[in-house]
Amino acid sequence: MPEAIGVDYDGLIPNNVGLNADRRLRRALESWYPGCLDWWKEHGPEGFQSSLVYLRTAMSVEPEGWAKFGFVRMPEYRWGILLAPPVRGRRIPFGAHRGEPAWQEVPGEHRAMLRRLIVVQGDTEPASVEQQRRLGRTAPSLYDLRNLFQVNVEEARHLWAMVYLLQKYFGRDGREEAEDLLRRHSGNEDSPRLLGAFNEATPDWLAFFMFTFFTDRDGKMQLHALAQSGFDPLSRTCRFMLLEEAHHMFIGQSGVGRIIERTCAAMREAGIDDPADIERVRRLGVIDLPTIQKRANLHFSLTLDLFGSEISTNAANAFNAGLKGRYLEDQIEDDHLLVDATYPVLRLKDGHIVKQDLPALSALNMRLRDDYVADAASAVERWWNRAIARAGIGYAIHLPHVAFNRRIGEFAAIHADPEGNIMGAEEWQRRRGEFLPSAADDAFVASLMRPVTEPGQFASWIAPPPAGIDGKPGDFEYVKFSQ
Ligand code: BYC
Repeated sequence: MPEAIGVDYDGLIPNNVGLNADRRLRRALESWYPGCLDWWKEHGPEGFQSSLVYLRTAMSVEPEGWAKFGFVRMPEYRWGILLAPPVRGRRIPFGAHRGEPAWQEVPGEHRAMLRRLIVVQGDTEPASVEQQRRLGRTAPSLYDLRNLFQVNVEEARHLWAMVYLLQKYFGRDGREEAEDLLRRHSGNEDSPRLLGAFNEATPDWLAFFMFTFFTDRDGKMQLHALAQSGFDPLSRTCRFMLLEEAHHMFIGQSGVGRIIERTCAAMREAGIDDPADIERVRRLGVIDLPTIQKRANLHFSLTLDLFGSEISTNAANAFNAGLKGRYLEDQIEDDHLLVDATYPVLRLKDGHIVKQDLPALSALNMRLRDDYVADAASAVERWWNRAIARAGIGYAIHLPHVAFNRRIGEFAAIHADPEGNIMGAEEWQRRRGEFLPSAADDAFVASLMRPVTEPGQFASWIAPPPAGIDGKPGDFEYVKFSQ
């Protein structure tokens, strides 16, 4: 059935999916809503529930002017259900059903697989809010505090988006899955989030910016792959989510970029040329570049695990079924079936890392990961290394080898340094602190985390942004505490 396009803002749940005409679904969502609000208050941003925050809210699904800015108390944020406009006559773009009309209902034979993909995607969204819940107390500025909250409310909207799909299309087990999304918690021993990186701590603002740079970029790749889905409601949902995701990555790339800019400026002012002179750099109240490199090593490697194993029958099945495609599938020129195609995969053979041509269908996780690595590497150059070069400092941030520090897939069983040289467990233990943040590195970063709440002021370790949000001036009060 074609769905309504206009956004209805009158009801409890703003939507463009014709909720008013679907009483069963509206009741299901309205009965899930109080639990979600409880979850937000208990597991969302700690200590700022009654503050007024200058947030953007999605108001329309047109690419131009889709959001509106204004002061909002976070629990009153309008978490809407918004799908990108339908593409008339859309057909399944890949897999065994290629060329058939895109599904408007769940294809019965692929129901379990589709539900699993939606649940995994849905699980990551509240997980990230939980991971970031304590950061508000140490924000380096009101501008950054507002950006954190913007990311948090939008991740919660993405949770809504997946819950809508579960409740509308999966009946009773969809409703149970929706409840479980509020029951699992990041880092919880008994009931953890589904994927590894979403159970890691986000202890400080450098971790937050690294997470939004690296892990939200996995979100971008996975959402692109799901946006190709033959299940049209999933495709349309993900297409709209990608609009919001882009801003999250901007916060990450510019956040780390501003830290780098401040570090380089402080080094120049103090006449320090050697980035490895860590103690002197740290005494300036800024984060040394080698520590930033180690944090990048950590977040990059944790995020690579989110792509699953290089060789995966799950990924092959999801592609064959027409449920999850490749990055920019509709722009690739091949048969979109991959029956006889091969793809080069990095593998471990007799203690060496080698490239092997393997069936492309089973190598889809590897391919998406390759696309991710290329995307991340170019962003590192553009946003971080240019800033270092502009300051005239002889240093560059590099992404480590994909075999470095892995828990999932081909390289989980070995240890490798950031260049991909394989080493024994003993050497790894001895040299780990060269590659990954040590307790002392983390303690130093933690020592800098003191809140700055004066409008227009910034912590010593981060440069102000070149422009405000929504064209606001530098001293704009993005968060008002005393309301
Ligand atoms: N941790 O065939 P395999 C985002 C499991 S981020 C724990 O190797 P598959 C966001 C796997 O579930 C994007 N378990 O891999 C970012 C499977 O278990 P079952 C989130 C893992 O299935 C920032 C078994 O190992 N979206 O949006 O092809 C803030 C064998 O799996 C892990 C998605 O991920 C792991 N890291 O691929 C907020 C898209 N990796 O089923 C939000 C939907 C694998 O045998 N998800 N396993 O019990 C998927 O497409 C796939 O589930 C995965 C795994 C890519 C995650």
